[in-house]
Amino acid sequence: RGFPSVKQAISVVCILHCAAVCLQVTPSVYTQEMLQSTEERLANTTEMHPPRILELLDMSNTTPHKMSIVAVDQALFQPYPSELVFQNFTPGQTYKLPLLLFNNDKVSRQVKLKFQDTEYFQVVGPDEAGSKVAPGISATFTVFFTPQESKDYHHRLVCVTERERFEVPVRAIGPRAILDFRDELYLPLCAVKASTQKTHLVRNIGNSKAKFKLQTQRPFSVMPSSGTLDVGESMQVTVDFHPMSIGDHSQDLVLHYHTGEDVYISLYGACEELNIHLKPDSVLLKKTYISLANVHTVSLTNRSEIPLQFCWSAWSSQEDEDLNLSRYRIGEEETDEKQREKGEIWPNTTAHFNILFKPEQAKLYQQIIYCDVTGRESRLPLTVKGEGLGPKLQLKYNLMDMKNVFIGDKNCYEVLVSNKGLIDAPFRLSRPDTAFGRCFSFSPEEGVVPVGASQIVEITFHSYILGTFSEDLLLTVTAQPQPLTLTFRGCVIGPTFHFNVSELNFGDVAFGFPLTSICTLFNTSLVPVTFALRVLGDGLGCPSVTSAQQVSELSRNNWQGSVARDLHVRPVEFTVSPPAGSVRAMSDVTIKVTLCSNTVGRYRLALVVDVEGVGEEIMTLPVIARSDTVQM
Ligand SMILES: *[C@@H]1O[C@H](CO)[C@@H](O)[C@H](O)[C@H]1NC(C)=O
Ligand SMILES: *[C@@H]1O[C@H](CO)[C@@H](O)[C@H](O)[C@H]1NC(C)=O
Ligand SMILES: *[C@@H]1O[C@H](CO)[C@@H](O)[C@H](O)[C@H]1NC(C)=O
Ligand SMILES: *[C@@H]1O[C@H](CO)[C@@H](O)[C@H](O)[C@H]1NC(C)=O
Ligand SMILES: *[C@@H]1O[C@H](CO)[C@@H](O)[C@H](O)[C@H]1NC(C)=O
Ligand SMILES: CC(=O)N[C@H]1CO[C@H](CO)[C@@H](O)[C@@H]1O
Repeated sequence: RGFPSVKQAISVVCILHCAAVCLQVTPSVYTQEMLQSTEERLANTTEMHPPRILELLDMSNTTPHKMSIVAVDQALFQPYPSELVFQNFTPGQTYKLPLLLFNNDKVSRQVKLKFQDTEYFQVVGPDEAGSKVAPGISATFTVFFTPQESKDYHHRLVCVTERERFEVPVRAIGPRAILDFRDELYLPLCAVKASTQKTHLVRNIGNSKAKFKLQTQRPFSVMPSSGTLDVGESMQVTVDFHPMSIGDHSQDLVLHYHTGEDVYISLYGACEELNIHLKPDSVLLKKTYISLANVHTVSLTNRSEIPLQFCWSAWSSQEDEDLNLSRYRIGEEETDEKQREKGEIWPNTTAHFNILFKPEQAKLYQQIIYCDVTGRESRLPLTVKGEGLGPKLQLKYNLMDMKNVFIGDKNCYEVLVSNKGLIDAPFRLSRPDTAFGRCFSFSPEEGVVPVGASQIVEITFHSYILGTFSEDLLLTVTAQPQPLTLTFRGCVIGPTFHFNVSELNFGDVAFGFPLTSICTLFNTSLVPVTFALRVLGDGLGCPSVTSAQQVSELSRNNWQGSVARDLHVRPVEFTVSPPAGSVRAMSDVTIKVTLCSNTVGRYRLALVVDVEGVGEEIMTLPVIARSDTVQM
């Protein structure tokens, strides 16, 4: 047998070492290995690994050649084989394996085997024990194995060089189960989101009962995931392929024996999309009155031979759906959209879906819903459009110009509301919450106008504030997003009135002799007027005195006081009767103004009118008089 030369061996060690670690054992490799005899296995062994160093030794005690070309983390000798494996043995018989230790150095080195013979293992060394081994040459040992039972044995040989101690493992592999899996399993072509299976009859061709586990990853799964199988027995193992994306898929199926060995089976599967479409993929529904319904049909077509599973969703992808639903779960309760019912379409049948449109509002609806169906990776979008029609009310007019209205007056207007639609129209009137808006009231405030009917609504305006206004009254119709607008505009004015004279002319008045002038205040408005009258520019002191009063005061010797009083403040010389009052709508009042003059000179004053709720000095009437005679 030609063992590889040391130099060849060293050069491949590193590569093979890595390959051995990374290499996954396939069923065929495992079977082949397990069925080999000890000699066949040795013959098949081409790999060498550097031995595990147990201890470094002080070279000054062992050799004068302390320098070496071999790196310190490598042993001076390379064992071949790296591990001694006995297998397929019969108890009671003796087997042997050679162990070669190659000197890797440039100088001769010594190597010894520290080994205590056991009941099962014995080692026989080279004849020239303890002598040096020349560079590139090996020391050859023979390991004998005499098993007592059919079971696993473990042992190790310790080699001592001039620089280190390293170990060589010895292993005896007892009976093993071997499941005759294929190295590669190809699953039938699969439609996306569907599944295909492949079933294998697996037999235990080993010499031990199999206890095993089977493991793989999505999109593959395997049944059973574990089992036991007696020698020579068979069982079915089914691999399932359930891809969610198109393209080629592959995974390992790991067969794990209870004896510790892992065997890797490659799974392959290809996934395709099916020719499935929604027909149509966009639906324009008929205009539909709220509370009524319309239906449109959509169908799902395919070219497949497999049953198709489908479900409708409001989301375009599973990720969106999961995120949205988790968010909903935190907040709101269940919504209809969450209900996911998976339906099934049998091969060669067409599924029809009814899109039911039941609008709740008079508006344009547009939505995309998605059909998640076997055979299509992405969800199929269906655009649905529809218009909800609400009740239709019409106002006889939309603008009322009230022009001038009197303050405090109640003004009533009627507006005819007609139902021009095909469903009853519940309505409600509302006014803006503004100063003038609050002056409006409605009768009735709400109601229902039946189909084809009309209703009169009375609108009352009653204001105690003056000014112009334009207010939008709103007629809200149930289910109509936009209310109808009825604009009222106008101007609230104060009451209108006038005197029947253009001035009050007393002419010449005599000192202390009261003179009365009469006029009429006409109310020309439709509301009553509450007024107050006063003479602007009249004195603010005591009332003026008549000559008759003066004479009586004089006679009572009180003249002095009277004169003293008048010197300081001008007396009140005018008396208005009535000084205040109320004139009903469309009526008049007679006003008497009396002047009792205590002053010499010309009077150019004014009678002014204050109106409650409107203002002061709304109107002025000139008052003229002349007093130049002191009549004593
Ligand atoms: C390894 O062993 C198998 C059978 O046990 C044999 O067919 C094959 O030739 C061997 N390979 C080498 C390189 O000896
Ligand atoms: C929720 O769904 C909508 C589509 O319906 C999507 O645009 C949005 O991104 C989703 N939100 C989250 C948090 O996933
Ligand atoms: C579906 O129809 C096609 C064509 O008519 C036919 O070849 C196929 O066998 C049918 N498949 C099934 C499952 O009925
Ligand atoms: C104004 O009214 C008064 C009282 O009614 C009346 O006496 C007077 O004659 C009237 N004057 C005119 C100019 O009509
Ligand atoms: C105000 O009242 C008087 C008396 O009733 C009436 O004659 C007059 O016509 C009224 N004013 C108007 C503008 O009608
Ligand atoms: C639901 C559906 O459209 N099924 C179809 C599946 O494919 C077969 C074969 O093409 C059609 O006949 C079915 O109508």
